[in-house]
Formats: sequence, structure tokens, C-alpha cells
Amino acid sequence: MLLRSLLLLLLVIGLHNGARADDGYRLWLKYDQLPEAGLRKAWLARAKNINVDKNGGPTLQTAAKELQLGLQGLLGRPVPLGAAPGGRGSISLRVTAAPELGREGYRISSQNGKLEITGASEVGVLYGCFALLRQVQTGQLPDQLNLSSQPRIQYRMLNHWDNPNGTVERGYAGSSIWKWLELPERIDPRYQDYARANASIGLNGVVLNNVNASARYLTPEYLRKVAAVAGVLRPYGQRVYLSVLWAAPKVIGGLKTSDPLDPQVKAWWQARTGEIYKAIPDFGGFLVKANSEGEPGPQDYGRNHADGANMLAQALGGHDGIVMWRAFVYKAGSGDRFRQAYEEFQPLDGKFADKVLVQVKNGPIDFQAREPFHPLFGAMPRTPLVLEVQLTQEYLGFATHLVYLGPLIKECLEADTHSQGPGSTVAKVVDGSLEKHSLSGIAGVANIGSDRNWTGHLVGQANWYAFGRLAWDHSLRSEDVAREWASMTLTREPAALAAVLPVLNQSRSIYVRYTTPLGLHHIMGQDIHYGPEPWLARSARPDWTAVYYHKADAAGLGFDRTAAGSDALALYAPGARQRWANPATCPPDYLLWFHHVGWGQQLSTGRTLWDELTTRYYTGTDSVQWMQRQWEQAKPALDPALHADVAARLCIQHREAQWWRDACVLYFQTFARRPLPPGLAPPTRTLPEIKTLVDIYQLR
Ligand code: BDP
Repeated sequence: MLLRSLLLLLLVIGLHNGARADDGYRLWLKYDQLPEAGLRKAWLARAKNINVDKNGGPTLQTAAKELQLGLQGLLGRPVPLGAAPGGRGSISLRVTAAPELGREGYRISSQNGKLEITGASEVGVLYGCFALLRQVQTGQLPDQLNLSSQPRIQYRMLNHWDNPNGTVERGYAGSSIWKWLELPERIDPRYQDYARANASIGLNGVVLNNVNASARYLTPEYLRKVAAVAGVLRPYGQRVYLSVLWAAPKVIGGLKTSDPLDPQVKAWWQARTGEIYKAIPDFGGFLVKANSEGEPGPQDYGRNHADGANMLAQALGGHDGIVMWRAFVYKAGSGDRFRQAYEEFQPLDGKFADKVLVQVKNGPIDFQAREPFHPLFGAMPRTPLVLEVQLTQEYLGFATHLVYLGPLIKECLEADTHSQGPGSTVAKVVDGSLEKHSLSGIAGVANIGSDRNWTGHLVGQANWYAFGRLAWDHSLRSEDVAREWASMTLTREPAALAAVLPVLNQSRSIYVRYTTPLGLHHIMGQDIHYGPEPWLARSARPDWTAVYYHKADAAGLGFDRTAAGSDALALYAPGARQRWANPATCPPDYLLWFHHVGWGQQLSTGRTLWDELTTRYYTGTDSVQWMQRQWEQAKPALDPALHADVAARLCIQHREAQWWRDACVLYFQTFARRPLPPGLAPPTRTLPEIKTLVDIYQLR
């Protein structure tokens, strides 16, 4: 009897250990055995072995091993690798001349019971293997599988804002994944898992360090470290890039100047670039933040951005590398910040060297929850422009608020610049098709850190995922990408998916409603950029305050950017401008970006500005409770630990939505002097009480 109880106990403990909680580390690449026997059987018949040329290079071998790893897990049976052409049920990986696939595209075809994954290069095959795994993971049947795909954008990269000391600028998921002190000797296994994740979503480049760059990365000591990281990323098709400090020739080169036209400076960069390529033969190039937010740059020497970028392009010489020069600039005291990058960069269109791409944030201010597209996208036809989006949620609730960014990225890509008539979307500018550029790029500021689940908030993983998928193919629908991610990461159980997907898809517009509805922007907490601080009126620069942007007064609210105001609207082509120019027809989501609107003004929604504004703050906050209920519904199908973690974060999100609502409603009410519309219960706390909350978050 005693023995039986003991055995039972051991069994229970064993089962318990076997069913260990999911910690999110495996991202969307879980490879747990498919639950449906029928589906498993169908794939088992088509995946008996993998056939690959043993003489292929490291990327081809990596492709085969990744496919093997995934299939073995999903199908619950060994899938051997072989070099001989397999019979029915074998999967062949082949590199073959297929110009129609481009350098990185792939084709998956099925004939006579055999699957073939073809690419014009090894990396094409690797992307194809992950595409096949995605088919299995999302529950597709193998029958008549025939698909081919190639990326629309050439450089698809993550920008890490990571520092040598392991901190991450605007990072909310722990510290940097790059362990600079341990490199090059110790290679953290995470580097490979990171490379796998990037490759699985079609990315191909990684800027390892912060745009506010340390010159250290260019020293021989650090180049050895960078080379070690590059060595891990290379088989996965991920090239390494560095952000550079403009003043490096002075800081580490012992020169007296960093003037781009100075022969010694040129020679220094050339020599340094040569050393980089000696250490990292496939080095991707440089990312530069210059003359922005206190960073040094060519303007310190009376030169312009093109002088700087072109000098670096020249230093790259015959190497296969590029310069991504950021357009995120805004000089203090020169009018509406909205206009400043345009004014500095537009006149330089056509002046940049061939290897230079200008990297432009999605909107004209700074990664706000909703921005109109950056006017430069419609104004630099002779320069390839990289679209930069921020995956780390600096202005979107850190790793606490659930915000799926697919809709934000798509909104920008689909925006019509009208620069060459209707249909001149940002996507077509960025992929180079509109203006026939041979170079094209897209960058996402990474939201990745040392947290076990990589992104802090589980749904942050969806943003990494969506960025990669949309960078590969911007025509994908954000909802479909969300479904893929959720099916691979959370569950494929239909009722649970039906509960969770609307939450993902609506989360960004809900966030906008309870923080910055109707086109409000930049009213968040000073420095930390968290929580509301619409009353912020004093800062080191006026355009770091909130009042600069919302312009609340007794008459109304919003920034007049029409001809009567800053005239920033004039930076857009007439077709684009027209959408926003008239306050009566301007879509409410953009209204306060462009107009100062009277509190009592009736909007297209039928409500007055005041009523619409407050209604949005209230309904947005209530919607977080809806998100909570939906998440609860999915509980039976989700891993308990993952479910509980997100549920807890949603509780915080609701508390903080109330904070935003109460802060903004009470503060704007001091100008509007109107009661809340019927049905909305006034906040239970006072404005002074709310104001102290920011201090707590700011640790003041
Ligand atoms: C701002 C961030 C700052 C970055 C800057 C940039 O607050 O930390 O350095 O963007 O993109 O939004 O350079």
C-alpha cells in the first residue's frame, strides 16, 4: 500500500515536471508535437527524410538542420538527413539558378509525393525551410503545396539600441542580449536562437549597437567581439552592421577634427573600414545618427548630411556595404518640429552617393502612437529611403501594455504620399518600386532583451514577428500576420483564437483612445516617456514639453499646421494634404495633428470636440476591460504561466488607462470648462492627486 502511494506520488511529481510551464523563450518556434493525429499523419507521409547536398555551404546545412529540428518536434518522429535523392515522402533542398526568385526568394513545390524547397541561393532555401515549417505549425495540409515568395525590400533589419555596458536605450525587456564583456571567447547560446528567430521571419541584418553610439565598437578589441557575433549570425543569413559615432576620428583616432572633407579624416575612416572588413568580410555597413539630439555630425564643421554620408560611402569603397544616414533631426528653436527634418533633408535629395540610404522614422515627430506619415517619404524621389519603425514600445506602454503594432506599421506603409499621383504609397517608396531605386530598406528598433521571453510582454514577440513578416512582404494583412503568430505561439484552438485575435488587432487603436485620441501627440511623461504629463510646460527645449504640441487654451485644442499656422501641411503633395487640410473633413484620428479645434465645435462624429475627446478616453479605458475578458476566455487553451503573466499585465494596463483618462480629462477640462457628457462618471481623484503619480514613475 505504502509502495503504491509512493509510486503514485512519484508519478504525479513526474507529470508535473513534464508539464513545465512555458516561459516564452521558444518564441513562435515551439515545435511541440502537432495535436491533430490526422494532420501529423499527412505530414509524416511527406517528411520521411530531408535530402541535402552535403557539399553545400554552412547556410544550406543550417537550413537542413533547422527543418529537421522543426519537423522532428512537430511530427514526433526522427526525420533523417540524407545526401541521396530521396523517394516519395522526401524533402529535397536545392540551390538552383532561378532568377525569378531573386537572391533571397524560395519556391516550395510538390510533385509525385516529393517536396522540394528551391532557392537561387542558400539563404533562399533557409527562408523556404522556415516557410515550410510555418505551414506545418499553422495547421496547413501538405497537399498541393506550391508557393513561392521573395522579399520586396532588400535590407530588412533590426536596429538594437544596445550599449557596451549592457544597458538598452528604451529597452524594457531586461539588459542587452550581447554580452560584450564575455565576447569573443564565450558565445551565449542565445545568439544562435536569436539568429534563428530573425531568419524564420525573413530578416537579414542586425545593427548591433545604439544609434547614440559609443566609438568603442570601432576599436580592434571590439571588432573581435563583433566578428564573433557575426560568425554566429552568418549561417542564418543575418549580416552585421554598426552604428557609428561621428566623432570617432577624434575620440579614438587621435585626430583633431572629424570634418568629413578633411583628408586625414577620410583616410582614417578608410583604414578603419578596411580593418572591419578584414575581421568581418560580409560586414553590412554603417548606421549614423548625426547632428541630432546632441550627437556630433558634419554640421559641426559647416558641412551637410550628404557630405558626411558620402564620405562614409567612399570609405566603404568596393566593399559590399551601405550607409544608412538617419533623418531624425530637429534643431532647437527653429519653428514647428514637424517641419525640421524635411527642411534639412529635402534640399539634399539627389546629392547622396549610390551606397547611401536615408533612414526616416514613420512619422514626423517621434514614434507616437499614431502619426501621419513622414512628409519626406513623398519628397526625396532621388534618394532611397529606409522606413524606421519602433518595435520597442517607448511611447506605447513599454512592456506593460498589450499593443500589437501590425496595424501601425501597415498604416504607414499604406499611406498614400501622392508624390507621383494617387497610389504612391510609402510601401512603394520604401521598396524602391515607385522611384526605381536598386537599394531598399526597412528597420525596426528592436524590443529584445535578456528577459527569458525576450520581449518582456509576450505580445511584444508579435511585434518582432510582424515586423519581419511585413518587411519581407508589405502586402500581407496585419490580421493574417497576427493569426500566424498567435497560432504558432499561443494556440490553434479556434475558440481561443477567436477570443484573442480581436484583442491583438484592436489593441493599438484602443491604446490611442485612452492616451492620445483624435491626433493628440507627445503628451507623455518627460524623459521616461511613460504615463501622461499633458501639463508639462517647462523643459530643456520647448519641443520637449507637452503644451508645445497640444496647444490647449480657452478656445480649443490642437496644433494648427494649416497655412494659418505652421503650414507643415504644405510639406505634403496636394493629394495627401487635401485629406487633412479641412477640419470639417479631416479624419478625426488626425484632427488635432493639423488643427486647433474649438471645444464646442461639432465633429464629423456628431459630437462636440470636448464630448468626443472625453468619450474616447472613457471608451478606450473600458476597452481594456474588454481585452481582459477576451483574454480570460482563451484561458483553457493557453499555457497557464503565459496566460497568467499577460493577465496580470492587462490589470496594470487597465489601472494605467484610468490614469491616462483621469489625467487628460481633468487637465483639459481646466481649459474647456465643460461638464463631462451624460453617462461618463467624473474621475474620483483630483488633478493634483493625479499629478503626483508621474513623480512616482519618474522616481522623482
Ligand atoms: C527618441 C528616443 C531616444 C532616441 C531617439 C532616436 O527617446 O532615446 O535616441 O529617439 O531615435 O524617441 O535617435
